[in-house]
This record gives sequence, C-alpha cells and structure tokens, in this order.
Amino acid sequence: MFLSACLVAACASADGPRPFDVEPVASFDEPWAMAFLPDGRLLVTEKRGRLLVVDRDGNKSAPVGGLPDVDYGGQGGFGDVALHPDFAENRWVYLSYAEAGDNGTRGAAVARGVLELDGNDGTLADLEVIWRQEPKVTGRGHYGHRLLFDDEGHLFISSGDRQKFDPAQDMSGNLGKIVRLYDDGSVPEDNPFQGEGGVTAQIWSLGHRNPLGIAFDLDGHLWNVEMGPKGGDELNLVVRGENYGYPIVSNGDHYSGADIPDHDTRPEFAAPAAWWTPVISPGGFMVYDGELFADWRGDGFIAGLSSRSLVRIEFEGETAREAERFDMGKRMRAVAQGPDGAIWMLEDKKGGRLLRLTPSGSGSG
Ligand SMILES: [Ca+2]
Repeated sequence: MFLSACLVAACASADGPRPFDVEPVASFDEPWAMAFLPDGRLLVTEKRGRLLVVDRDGNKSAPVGGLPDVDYGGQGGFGDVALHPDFAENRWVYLSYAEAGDNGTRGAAVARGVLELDGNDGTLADLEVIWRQEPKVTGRGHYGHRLLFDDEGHLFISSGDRQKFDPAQDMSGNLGKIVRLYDDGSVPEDNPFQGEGGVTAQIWSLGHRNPLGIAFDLDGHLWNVEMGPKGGDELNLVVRGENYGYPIVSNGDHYSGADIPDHDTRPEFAAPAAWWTPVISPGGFMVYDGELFADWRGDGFIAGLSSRSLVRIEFEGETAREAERFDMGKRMRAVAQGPDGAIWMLEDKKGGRLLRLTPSGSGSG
C-alpha cells in the first residue's frame, strides 16, 4: 500500500469561496440518506424510521408503508437507501437500519423490498432481510451501514465496529468490516475469505471503525471514508482482503487520551490515502460523474458533520488529497449526484434540509 505525504497542515485547506448556488428544496426530521428514482424524484430516509418520496419541488409523499421496525436512538435508526442497479425492471429498494436484538443488543440490518408507487403513496412489498451485523451488541453507535452496488450485481455494505474496537479485527464477526454480497445476500465465490465460510466469507476488507461513506471513482477504485477516534478521520482506497488496522493503529487516539500507534508504525496495515486531524467527521461520500460541474468530474465529495462542510477530493491513481473545502454552515449528513447533474446534500438532525447545489450563475437553479 502507498502512504500519502498528507501532513496535517497540508490536509487542512482553507475554506474557499462557494462557486455554487444553494437551493433549499425541503426539510425533514433527522434525514440520513437519499436515492434518486428514475423519474427524478428522490427517496429520503429519516432516522426515526420513515421513508419519503420527494419531488423536484420538495413535495413529500405520505410515509412509505411496509418498512421494518427500526431501533431509534443514539446514532441508530433508519440508515441508507439504495436502488438495485436493475431497479427499472425489478423495483427493488434496499434499506439499512438498526435492528433490536435480545437483552438490549442491537445491530445493523439490510432489507430489500419491491417499491410500489401509486401516485404519491408508496409501499415496500415482499420485505426480506438479506444481511445482519453479527454479533449484535449493546450500545447505539457506529452502525456504519452505507450501501453501494457495483456494475456487476455486487452489494457492498460498510459495517461499523459498534464502538467495541476489537471486533474490527475479529474474523468471526462482520463488525468493523466492509462486506461484499450478491444482491440477495449470498456470498460471491471470489470474496477473499470465501473459503472460511460463515460470516467470515462476507468480508471484503477489515480493520474499519465507523465507515459512513463508500463510492467508486471513475477508474473503478473503491474508496471509503470513516470517522477516526480523537483525530484521524480517514479516506481509504478499499482493496480486496486488506486490513486497515483499527483499533491497532490510527492516526487519531482514543477519546480517553490513550495512545493508538499511528499508521506509520505498522506498515503491514493499509494506511489511509488522506486523513484529517483536526477531524472533518465524514458523514457521506460520493464521486461526481456529471456534466453540470464539468471541472469536478471524477472528484470525490465528502459531507462533513462537525466540519459543517462539503469537502472536495482530487484523485490521482491510487492517491487522493483534499483539494477544497466549502463551509455549509450546518452539519452535513449526505451527498449525492442528481440525474440533473446537480449536487444534492442533506443536512443532519431535526429540520435538516435537502439542498440542491448548481454552478453559480448557471441559471440551472
Ligand atoms: Ca495515533
């Protein structure tokens, strides 16, 4: 693995002027994720367990019916939403959410259902759970649970360490991992630990903490962003079978003040391509491939929570760096590209707005 020369000072770029106009489209109760339907409307999840269909003008549907019960609280609740690559034919929508277990335990789960829309009302039919975090543990943090399909029918799920540290290195469970499945939850034959069977066979990469964003760049590289502990937020090139070292190494340290050795002390673990101290708190990630922001085609974009920002990433092969950071004034939870080429973002927390970003003065607002 490469180790970038991203020093702390070089990673923290100054806030730039915003070369885009921001149009607030709608507001929500703790929105978490969005996905665009082929007709240009969006699906938006709210953490308490609602899924809404929203049109271009911000008109919202009644809550979509047929959803699973979510365990709301702390960082948990409703999570990501993604359409199957063949959604136009099969209408499958995938959801991640925090699921209650026995004795106060919880874990992320992923379910899929067939979206039936009648005008502005919708239902998810034939709901089926295709994946669960194992084991379920106590606490309400670090579910991760972002979803990403590739072009070959694989589903990647980012699975957080549930604030339990060592499970990120435990190959008998899927916490602190990125897992790779087929669309029905079965395990592809070419997964790196397929021969181990069981939950281990799901694992694509390990040693992750709380990965809240996952995306392919235009060269086909898989990247993830994850929350570091006290310092050390990471952007990683995700490579099949690699170990990203948490909690053995991190460029941050424990919140208790206890040291975690930095990545450069243990080169056998994959080091981040870029990292941040002070942190940006990456809440979501996408790679832009549209035409509206022509200069940004191929760049990555991170929704920053504590940094209240949109962070632009430039890739060069297997390296990456922060190129620019825009102050958004609010904790930003998610970022996506619309079919119109605009950059769409969701603010975090109660009243969080859906924003549509278009180039300044482009007239496309
Ligand atoms: Ca450290």
